[in-house]
Amino acid sequence: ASAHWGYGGSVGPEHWADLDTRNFACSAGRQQSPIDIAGTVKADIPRIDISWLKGGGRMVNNGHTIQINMPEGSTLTRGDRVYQLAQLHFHAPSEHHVAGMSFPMEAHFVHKDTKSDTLGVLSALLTPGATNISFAGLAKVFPARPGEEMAVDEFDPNGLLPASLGYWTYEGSLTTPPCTENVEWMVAMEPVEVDTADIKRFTTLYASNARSIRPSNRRFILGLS
Ligand code: B30
Ligand code: ZN
Repeated sequence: ASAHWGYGGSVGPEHWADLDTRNFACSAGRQQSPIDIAGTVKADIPRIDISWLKGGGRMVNNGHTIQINMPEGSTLTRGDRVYQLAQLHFHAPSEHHVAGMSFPMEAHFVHKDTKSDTLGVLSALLTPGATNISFAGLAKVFPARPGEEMAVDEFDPNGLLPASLGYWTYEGSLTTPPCTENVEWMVAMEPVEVDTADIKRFTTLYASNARSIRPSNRRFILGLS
């Protein structure tokens, strides 16, 4: 793991590349994430097909977010690509912006391509509204101290998906060191409502763990609703 990076002060995002030579992409990369999703192009891209199992996760406070490590067996299929769900985690405020606007939180569902080193990260933008049962179940027991973890056997990741799976997609990077440019981003167009009190439970632990937006450098952002 990259040495003690963070979101502020001498280990904040503007210093990530200096902390470890393996983080060079954080400053030199031309396909970095997150970005502002604007100037999108409608395209005939494949639909996302999700098959996620409920239960069997472990929720961990890893010092930069709350992450739920998922058991094997959950997949996301898109065209001829099959990805395995490895973990999901949260950022506040959102990392991606949509037409210049940020959201209070963003969930990242991190998948590994079964045939390459590529990751497929599905992002859900979280917005204040009705209680989301899946999120509330986690928020109630968020591990408060870095290093703390617990089983979350009743957790259903499907509950954190929007009703429709229209999405934008572009080629980007990890939003944390080492900022590797091997991520196929899929950002769900429809935000997911969660209870304000549950957002507060997250921001009490991590008020600001979002990297600021990066230049899109003429990358195409394709969308399918
Ligand atoms: S993200 O979705 O772009 N925010 C990783 C996966 C997805 C994103 C960022 C990073 C990732 O797999 N990082 C390497 C693993 N980490 C360990 C960890 O999961 O928590 C190493 C590390 O940071 O240096 Cu701490
Ligand atoms: Zn993330």
